Amino acid sequence: MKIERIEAIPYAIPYTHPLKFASGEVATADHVLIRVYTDDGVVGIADAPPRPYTYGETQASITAVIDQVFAPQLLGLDIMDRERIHAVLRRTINNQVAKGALDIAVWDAIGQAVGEPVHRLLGGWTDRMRVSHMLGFRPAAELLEEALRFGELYGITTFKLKVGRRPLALDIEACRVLRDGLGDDVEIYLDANRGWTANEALEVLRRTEGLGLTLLEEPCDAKEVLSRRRLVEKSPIPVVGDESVPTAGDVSRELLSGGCNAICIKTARSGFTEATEILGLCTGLGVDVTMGNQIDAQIGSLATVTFGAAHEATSRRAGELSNFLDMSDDLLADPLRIVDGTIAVRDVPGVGAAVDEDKLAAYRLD
Ligand code: MUC
Ligand code: MG
Repeated sequence: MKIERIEAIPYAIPYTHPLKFASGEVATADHVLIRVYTDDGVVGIADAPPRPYTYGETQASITAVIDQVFAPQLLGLDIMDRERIHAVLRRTINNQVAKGALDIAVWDAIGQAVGEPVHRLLGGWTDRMRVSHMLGFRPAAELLEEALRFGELYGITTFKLKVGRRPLALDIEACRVLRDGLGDDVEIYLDANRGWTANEALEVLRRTEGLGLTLLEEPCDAKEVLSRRRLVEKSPIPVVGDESVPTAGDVSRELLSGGCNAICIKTARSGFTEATEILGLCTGLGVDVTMGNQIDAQIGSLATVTFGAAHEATSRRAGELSNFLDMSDDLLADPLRIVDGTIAVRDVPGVGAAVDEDKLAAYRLD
């Protein structure tokens, strides 16, 4: 089962409702579809969503690093030799999204080759994940309307509110309006994408006391080491590391230095293999995890469900799985469905991300 060919196909699908947050705005899913072909006809699939304003990877850089750096070294390796595949990927630092997609595509190929669903190969804990929906920058009344609508339509009862890099009063008002309108049974947590200073984050925590917020994600730049440590010590709710912890090494550093006390795992930037290492670190140290979303399309969201449902610790909280609802279309042949606030894994060999070839032909850019 040798790797015979690797394809990196850039494509673009517009959003119907762009998502705006402290680091940028996503109006088009300008992603890269990755396909790993083996010499016995298996094709592993994954999606790479570049987030240039966060990690510096772009659609062009992901395509280039796969075509020019990784593929030439991976061709001829057996898909079962994951440690050798990872030795190749590890030699080049950064480029986490390109590496994550290659890793997921290899796992997908392995699952198909051995005839097992990947969620079972990874751990097989459960068959679905609860969905958390991300609310971007919009007037508070519109956010409430969106949350109520998503609750009604999909049964979603967990919402992550994007905050930061705008007047604090706007963020605080949005928290209040959501809590008043959604009632006490709905979970609300915040993600500032480094949009505050640590002291501003403390002020927001003070002014939202009593609103029952559950998590505070990436409030400020992790490089504000001392202030952030102080924030983590004083915060009544877990401070979640997200873009500060794309690798297992980053997770170790941030947890050990007190920069956060919970970790957001994103399969888009860690693949399944490094996500497994990260999860092991977190469970070993007794630290909560969340399954995050890199503004994924459906193929990426299915990968997140596959990993998240496979493990007990990642299934405890709702995973961020619903951004694809704001896209005008998608490549996944059999669309994801959110039923009773959950998305199910696929009980087919591999991850189960078959691509609609007509749609790929329509949206591909190369
Ligand atoms: C998040 O949790 O920060 C925004 C950019 C990105 O890479 O992920 C999203 C959501
Ligand atoms: Mg985040």
